[in-house]
Amino acid sequence: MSQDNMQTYAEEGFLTQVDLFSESEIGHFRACFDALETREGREKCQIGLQARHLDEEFIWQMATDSRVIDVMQELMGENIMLLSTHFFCKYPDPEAKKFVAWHQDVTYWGLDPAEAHTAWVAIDDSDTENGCMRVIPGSHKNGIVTHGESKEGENLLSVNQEIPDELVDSSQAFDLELKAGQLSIHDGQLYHASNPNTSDRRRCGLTLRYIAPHVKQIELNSLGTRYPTILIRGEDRHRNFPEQSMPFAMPA
Ligand SMILES: O=C(O)CCC(=O)C(=O)O
Repeated sequence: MSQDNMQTYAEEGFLTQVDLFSESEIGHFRACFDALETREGREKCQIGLQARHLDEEFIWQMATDSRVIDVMQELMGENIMLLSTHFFCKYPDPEAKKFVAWHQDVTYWGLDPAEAHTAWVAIDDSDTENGCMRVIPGSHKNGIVTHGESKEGENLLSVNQEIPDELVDSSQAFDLELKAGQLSIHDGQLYHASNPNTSDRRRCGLTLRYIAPHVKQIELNSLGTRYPTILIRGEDRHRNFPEQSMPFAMPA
């Protein structure tokens, strides 16, 4: 990764269109997701597939792919823990109801310090029409803001959280359009959201959540759980989380 990318991440709070998985690699992962979708059903796949890297090897393979971790290392340093994984899958929605409200990830994760980084892997092409992720560049520098509850439609977030409208200048929103296999990366304090999927195509993304070992979980997250955090690169001298063994071997 170039110095420019590191500077962009520090300044803007995100990187986008990072080429990562080849067409055939992402085609394989998409087929694995399609099979999981058939087993679990669409309702659950929207936001109900959390931490499934613990039992689905293809998710583990993406989360621990050395190319992904190399990019994360440039941004976060040499010691990296996998906090969780989570699919956000939006199906064609002619009534344009399901959306993700403006939020900051770390608000409801119970972390101290409130630091985390997400790689969002495009399983399908993700664009404005099918409701790609949107960000407010530089908003990670605002600090954590108090979230309220969304009053509109069907917010897919866990506790219907939303940054109040008056705090978001949506004229500054930038759409993170990605081809399948590319990823974007965002800081856990960046304001981000996504609009409904008004296309006739699915829009599936896999979020890979990473923290550095100095971060603790001091409260339960919004799902009422503790994260099954796993060291995937470097050393953990802090031991803030119970040791968790790897569910599968690291990919070669
Ligand atoms: O995929 C989306 O539309 C939203 C993703 C998101 O909110 C997140 O990565 O925290």
